[in-house]
Amino acid sequence: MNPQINSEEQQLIDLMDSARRVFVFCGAGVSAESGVPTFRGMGGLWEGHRVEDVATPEAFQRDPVTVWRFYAARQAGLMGVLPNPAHQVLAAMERHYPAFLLVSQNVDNLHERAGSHRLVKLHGSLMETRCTAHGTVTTIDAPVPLPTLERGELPRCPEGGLLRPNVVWFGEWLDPDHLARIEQFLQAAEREPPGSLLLLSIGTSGQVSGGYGFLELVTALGGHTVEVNPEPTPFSKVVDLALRSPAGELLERVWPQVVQQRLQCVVAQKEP
Ligand code: BV8
Repeated sequence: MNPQINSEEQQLIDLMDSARRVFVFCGAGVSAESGVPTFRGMGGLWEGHRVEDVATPEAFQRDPVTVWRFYAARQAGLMGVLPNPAHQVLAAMERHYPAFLLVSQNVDNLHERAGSHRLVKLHGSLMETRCTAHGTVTTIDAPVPLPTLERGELPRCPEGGLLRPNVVWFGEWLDPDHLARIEQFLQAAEREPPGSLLLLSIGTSGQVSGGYGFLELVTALGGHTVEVNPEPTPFSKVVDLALRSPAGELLERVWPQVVQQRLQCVVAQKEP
């Protein structure tokens, strides 16, 4: 056993080695090592506003300039950061497991920039706008300029429709197509050998997503559940394995061991 790997990490490696269907559910903690502040890290605040009070349709209705300043500042913050090893390993895992789905609560674009494609952005994307008049979604490659917002000029579509950030605000429903895709991916485990399904909950406090029920569904389907988070969360008591480590640092160390172990298994099966 690799001296750098402790017994809990070896358990994770064994679970990732034997998994045939991998569901990764992640939150702001995955981007923490890229320097993107987590919501709990910001104390859930922005300029003294509670995030839950700014990231709502009511706030946008009441004061769209302030809400756009909140998002334009985060868009600008995204320009200076890069995917970290957690994003890179998650993108590598997608290429390794035939059945793999990454469901992220993060609105940053670091999963995409690391090469993830089998990806559900459950809460939308910071670098996309949606027209409130026509519903058109547009990807932007630069932040909405703060000076225009300071002048009270709001981003609009060519026909003058007010643009909003293409994110899910508090009080808004999740995209039913996203939920259907997740449900279909997880339910497929029913037709596979027990223990094939593995859920990795990485870098989420569960304070928002606790109600989404993915952990309960995986458990009901006989899947294994693992949490990666330096801090305890409501999930910690119910998962099979909880690793108190930063995601990037841990995944960068364990992933090569998983690939090596799976390769040895394939070679062993082929030996006469
Ligand atoms: C919905 C986009 C129904 C916008 C976001 C229960 C009680 C009261 C109200 C509710 C409730 N359940 C749901 C609600 C309503 C509401 C809600 O959640 N309210 C809050 C105030 C409780 N929820 C909704 O309205 C949601 N809609 O539930 O619809 C439904 C449900 C199921 C099925 C169909 C319909 C929609 C909520 C979406 C809100 N939008 N983002 C924007 O970003 O501006 S949420 C936003 O906050 C983020 O996207 C993120 O999801 C969330 C923060 O959560 P985390 O990602 O977990 O981040 P956090 O900072 O909390 O934790 C980071 C963790 O990382 C920590 O644990 C830390 O220890 C760890 N960490 C730090 N460093 C590392 C690390 N981990 C690993 N490695 C590291 N290096």
